[in-house]
Amino acid sequence: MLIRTSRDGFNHPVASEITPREVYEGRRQLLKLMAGGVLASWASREAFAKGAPLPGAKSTVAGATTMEKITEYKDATSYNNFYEFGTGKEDPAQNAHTLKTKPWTVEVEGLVKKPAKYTLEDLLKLSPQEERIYRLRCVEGWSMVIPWVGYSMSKLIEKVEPQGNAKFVEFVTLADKATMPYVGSRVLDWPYVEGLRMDEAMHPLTLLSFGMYGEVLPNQNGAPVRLVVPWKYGFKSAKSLVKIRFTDKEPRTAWNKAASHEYGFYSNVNPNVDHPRWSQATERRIGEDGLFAKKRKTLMFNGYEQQVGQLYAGMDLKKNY
Ligand SMILES: Nc1nc2c(c(=O)[nH]1)N[C@H]1C(S)=C(S)[C@@H](COP(=O)(O)O)O[C@H]1N2
Ligand SMILES: [Mo]
Repeated sequence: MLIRTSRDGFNHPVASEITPREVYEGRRQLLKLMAGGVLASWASREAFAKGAPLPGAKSTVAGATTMEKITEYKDATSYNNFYEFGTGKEDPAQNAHTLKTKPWTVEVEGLVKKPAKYTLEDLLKLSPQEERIYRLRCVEGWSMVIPWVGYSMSKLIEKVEPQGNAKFVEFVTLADKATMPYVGSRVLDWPYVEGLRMDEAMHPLTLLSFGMYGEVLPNQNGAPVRLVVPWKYGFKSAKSLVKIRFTDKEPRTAWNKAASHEYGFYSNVNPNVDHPRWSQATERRIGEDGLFAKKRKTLMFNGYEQQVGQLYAGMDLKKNY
């Protein structure tokens, strides 16, 4: 009989990879004290980052936590996908300094009773922020473990009161030729658009994120506000949101328009459904590279099956890729 030692299944981390909660929180406490009450985080971050503290961010670890080793800040902020700033993994860190995140507004429109324009400041105050450690698994086969800061998208959705016929939520991101050098290039049909079914958008794991590692989001990670949907491939987690639109039709997403046979609407992480050009069965954890680094087995729904599996009960996940 196969004995499972973790609820996540067979892919549990080995002891040396684990940052025990007490160590992790103890370190946070220490750094918090060092920073004189200002929320601070990783030691590894210090030589690299110059991020501002995130107003309203709490240092509690809430939501879905993981005992896995947190990805180094320098890796999470220097190996990115943000095609508005280039298609190379190092391009966003190099180029995204031109992004202007102040002032910033997010428009909420479509099938809602209370459409509104929110300033970033309004959004930050809408609900208490939590830190959530989520894996992010890119469709290209790499993954990271990141302490995001934000609150459930459901908080905003409840506030604007969707109409009964709203079935989907479309997320539109900034497309500004003046500050984003690749907007206008033909790699994608800009703006970068993503979408979720209403119940997916309402799921408590779906995060509206303003920060990571206790600080405001670096530009290359989608400042000043992005989506994080941990059970779906990374491209669903749209960066630098400017519009949230409620609709009765499944939105056409940027990647679905670019290659519909490769990128479907659902894009749930699924090791059993290959990308047409490569397998999705394993992944490379960023920071574990090197000749002898073992690939990890990718988990169904990126390890969040217990929380989100029932959203897809009865659905053919091969057809609805
Ligand atoms: N606006 C926008 N959002 C985006 C992308 C993009 O190119 N543009 N890339 C996506 C992809 S493919 C991934 S894997 C994640 C990467 O997030 P990270 O760089 O913060 O790890 O952002 C997603 N969000
Ligand atoms: Mo991705």
